[in-house]
Amino acid sequence: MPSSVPPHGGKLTELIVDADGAAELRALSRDFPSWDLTPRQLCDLELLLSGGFSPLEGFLCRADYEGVCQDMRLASGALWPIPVVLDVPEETAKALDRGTTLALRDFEGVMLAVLHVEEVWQPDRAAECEHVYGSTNGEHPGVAYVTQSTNPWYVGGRLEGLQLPHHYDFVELRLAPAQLRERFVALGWRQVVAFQTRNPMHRAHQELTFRAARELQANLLIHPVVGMTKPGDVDHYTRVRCYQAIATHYPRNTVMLSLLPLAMRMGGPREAILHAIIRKNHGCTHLIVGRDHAGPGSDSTGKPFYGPYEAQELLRKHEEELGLRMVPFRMMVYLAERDAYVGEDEVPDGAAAKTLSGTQLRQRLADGRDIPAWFSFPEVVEELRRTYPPKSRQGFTVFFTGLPSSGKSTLANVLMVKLLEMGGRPVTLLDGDLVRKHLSSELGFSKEHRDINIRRIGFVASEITKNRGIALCAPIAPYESVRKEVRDMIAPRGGFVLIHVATPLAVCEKRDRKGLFAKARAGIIKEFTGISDPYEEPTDADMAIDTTDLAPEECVQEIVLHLEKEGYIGLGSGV
Ligand code: PPS
Repeated sequence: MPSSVPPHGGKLTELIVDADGAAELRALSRDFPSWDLTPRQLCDLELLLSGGFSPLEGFLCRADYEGVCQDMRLASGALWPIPVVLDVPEETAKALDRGTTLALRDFEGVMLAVLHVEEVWQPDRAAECEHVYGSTNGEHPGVAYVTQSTNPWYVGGRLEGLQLPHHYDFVELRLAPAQLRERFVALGWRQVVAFQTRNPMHRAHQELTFRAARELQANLLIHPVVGMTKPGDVDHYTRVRCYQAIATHYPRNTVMLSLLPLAMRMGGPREAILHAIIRKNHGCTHLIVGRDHAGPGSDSTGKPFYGPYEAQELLRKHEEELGLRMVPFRMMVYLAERDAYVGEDEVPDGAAAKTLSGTQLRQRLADGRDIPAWFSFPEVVEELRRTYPPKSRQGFTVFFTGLPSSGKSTLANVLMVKLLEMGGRPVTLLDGDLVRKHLSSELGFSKEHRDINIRRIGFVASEITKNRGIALCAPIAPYESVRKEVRDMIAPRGGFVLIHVATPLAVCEKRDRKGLFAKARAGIIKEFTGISDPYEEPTDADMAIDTTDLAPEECVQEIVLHLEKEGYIGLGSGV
């Protein structure tokens, strides 16, 4: 064994078969039923195949699953804290039996492994949440995943792998357990302390990891999760560039960066145990566990799901058995008077300690404000600024909704000209008529078709917004629920402003720019909004504009002022 640390269970369970075995499975696979793995299952499969989840040799069967849920033990008695299961829908489950060989495929259809099915059962997923996460509250991301995103049947059995899931990014940084173990041996690293993270690292993290390594006379493995983390986290591409930058702030040859394709569950204490097992399998001797390790934070009433040091306490109970040492750390805060970081419990009475939360950092980035040097390193801040430009350089969508002839298109056109005059970002107009011609020519005006039309507009606008452009949408969009869907699609990717063009029906009908009201009244056009079809007034509009007595320029000036107030346009956004 190329490292002094034995894997969990004694041996690294690498499940990739040799070339002959793989060729044989491929030849037989024509007759195997197939399952296309979900992103979470793909992450789990990778750690199963690489031995990161040793001693597991497949997706859990029922006795293992129940033992893990209830007592954190596999049927063999080995410690295992969180179920690793393959969930499938009923129609797939019904086609499987003990003895079936199921081909597991990635999203392109490539067969990565086969599962020799041993058991298929319907779990009690609420009980699983209660046991594993100590909660059934859907605000817990782990609970939300199990209750809303897993399929109702689980399939257990032994795996044979053909190949690991393929990655095209940061290839040289993705070291499997055996590869990391070999590196440690080659470098003579006998003591390795692992640092688990799903966030960018700043000075506090550099200080605590450096301290931990120095005190233990160990080397440091920065081992960030790049599989699935908490929704809303900084994307892993940005984070990895930040880790690469921070790695230069340690003494030479004392630190290594490797990426872990884990799907986190945000399971707090139990997840800390899983992290320890995984690091042991990767040849590490120690794991740093900080405040609220792998915690999901608080629920909507402000109550934390776990105590701040609950993860440390649970791991403490099991570290002897695991043979991996925990390095507990308090939260680090900055003491200006000493120009140093200290544990939150070491702050002298009366001294002012400083810290910035992730939310505060995001806010500063969005406002284009300074990030203090005590908080982070310039190269890290630079990377974050590239990904999170200030609001005035992010993309946004202005979504006009209103009755036919209410003035949506006119306002959108004038606004487009004003924004083009300012310059700085590309502007795309998705006018109702234009979309119906180019994107939705086959659609009619039933509720179903209108909703499809609006979803398409929302999708295009969200892509434009994500890529830092400005999208101006001007459909009727008569239904509230699909407008909300569109807002939810776009808002996380930049800005979203809903404008209700609230010109009264009588005025719209009098204008009747296209003569369609007259046709609707005469029954020539059916399902006409405002006449024979509903228009649900928005309850969540950011602005309402009645164009009856206002010139388009006046209306658009109001909108521009609103966009300025919200920070979407302003200094730095134009020429
Ligand atoms: S929706 O409901 O948002 O999908 O409608 P939208 O795509 O914006 O409609 C674009 C234009 O189609 C004309 N039109 C109708 N509108 C409403 N109901 C019916 N039945 C209908 N038939 C044709 C109408 O002129 C819309 O343009 P605007 O600019 O709103 O007048």
